[in-house]
Amino acid sequence: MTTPYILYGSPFSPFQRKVEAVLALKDLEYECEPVSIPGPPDWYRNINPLGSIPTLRDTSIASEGVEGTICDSSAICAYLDKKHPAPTLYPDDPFDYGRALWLEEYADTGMAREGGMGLFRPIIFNLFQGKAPDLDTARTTWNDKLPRLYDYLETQLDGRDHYIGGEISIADIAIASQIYQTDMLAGLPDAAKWPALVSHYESMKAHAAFARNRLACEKMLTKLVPKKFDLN
Ligand SMILES: N[C@@H](CCC(=O)N[C@@H](CS)C(=O)NCC(=O)O)C(=O)O
Repeated sequence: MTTPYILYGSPFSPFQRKVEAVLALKDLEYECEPVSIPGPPDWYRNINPLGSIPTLRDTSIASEGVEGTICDSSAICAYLDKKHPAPTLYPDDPFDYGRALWLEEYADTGMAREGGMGLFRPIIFNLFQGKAPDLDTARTTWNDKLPRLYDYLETQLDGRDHYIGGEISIADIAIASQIYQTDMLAGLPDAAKWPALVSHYESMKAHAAFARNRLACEKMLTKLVPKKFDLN
């Protein structure tokens, strides 16, 4: 029998991590098909003209070509939630719904720009190319850019277990997916400065929904980064 969903991308993508967590929370079977960036192959550009990862294929709609595919993690997660509403990851209350989408966007744009482009890539992309990791750029991001993003999130949690309401939502998933990106290489943010953020992140990281992606990343990192970097 064909797997219902195929996810094109890489476990190292925080956006793929977000989608994998949503698939897991909804208990949906999926296969991962690797696509490298930058410069994905032509067949991938045909299904995702932006060349970004991830893209989801719903094999119940089509098992090849552009048909049956949805690009962009936010579109994919919203699609999966509409198609498989239990458990829903988007709050019912209109204001909470709007806030959840905002925090998802905060993670996908603000946190990804700093943690992904300013820390993960300067280290990992250099290592992939056999070069020394760019620790100067990573240190600037870690010490000067990420703290203000964390300050805002600490106020948003206000000591609660979830960013919105009492249940896990797309906001919790998107934020934890981005913090994992820097945790892989540099460890946790300072719990003395951001206690609620770190406690929320640690419980999300331990959640079964992140297990498959975490194992895949750990496996890929074993040789490349045997020890985390001290960026303080
Ligand atoms: N808004 C997109 C962002 C996806 C994105 O930027 N993915 C990165 C990888 S983590 C990418 O594909 N970048 C393309 C490149 O660097 O060429 C989403 O949520 O899926």
